[in-house]
Amino acid sequence: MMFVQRLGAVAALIEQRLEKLLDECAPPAGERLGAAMRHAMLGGGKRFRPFLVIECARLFGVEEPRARDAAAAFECVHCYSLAHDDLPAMDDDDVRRGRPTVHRAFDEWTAILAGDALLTLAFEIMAREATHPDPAVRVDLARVLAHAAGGRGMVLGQMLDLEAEKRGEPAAITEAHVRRLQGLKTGALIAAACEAGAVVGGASTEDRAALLRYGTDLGLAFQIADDLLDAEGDATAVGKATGKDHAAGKATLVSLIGVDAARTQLDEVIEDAARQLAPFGDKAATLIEAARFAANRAH
Ligand code: GRG
Repeated sequence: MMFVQRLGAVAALIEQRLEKLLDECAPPAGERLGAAMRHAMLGGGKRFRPFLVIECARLFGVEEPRARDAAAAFECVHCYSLAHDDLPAMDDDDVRRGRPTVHRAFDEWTAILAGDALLTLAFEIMAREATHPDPAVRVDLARVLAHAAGGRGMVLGQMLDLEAEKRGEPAAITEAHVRRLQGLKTGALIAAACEAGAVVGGASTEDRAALLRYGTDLGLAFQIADDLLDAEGDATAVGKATGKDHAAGKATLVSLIGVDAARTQLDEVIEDAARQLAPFGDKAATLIEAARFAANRAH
């Protein structure tokens, strides 16, 4: 199956599974919190991080049902981060996935609490026996996710981003600073999704490290592509406002080195990502395509 079909198939599977998990673990849709959690999670999104968990686990012969809950937990963290990032105190966005953001559809305090509940739901899912029969694997998965999402991962990346934008710190932003910030804000969760696939698959230390390196390259490619979309994309196709980074004078790789150099870096990163997958041979063809997709995506 080609990559785009695989991504679509995984997205449909994850949508169904998220509905089930929300029904089992979240407040009912008739309650305001339950409705806001479902608004944040359901009916949109590429489900790229769950796809990575499932595809990386498949390298080790793991079928989808064994990887789908760990994959869903990653999507919970991703959706919480989007709901909070969209808040007026952070990036202040009205549209996400072509629909009103959670605080626009509800209100700010509901969006904060829905995000909190989705973050905690992720770890409830990781702890459930249905996620993996081996408790040591469940603990490993929870640690990988927590580390990537927390104060040495995505939250730190978001902090550095907002410090730069809202406090003007550091005064002179270098390419190295932008790379670190973006690696944490966007890259950490993407890389951890690949690592989690290796954990579910019972990978060797070497294979796990190779997938983490692949995920790190992929995260970087994803963020450079996002910067290019912001600089050049059409808001309707992207599903959110574009040109925001530029209008805010935000330092991105594109603003620091220009569109052409960013495209060249993107090509190099994709080649590097593909190199990390060499040990897996033909089995990794879909993941190589995934890296090309992340680089060339239109939304
Ligand atoms: C609030 C702690 C906290 C962190 C927020 C993820 C994030 C950190 C901010 C989002 C800002 C942003 C647009 C980053 C660029 C890359 C990115 C994560 C894009 C959105 O992810 P996609 O393209 O979205 O996978 P879908 O809608 O397909 O799930």
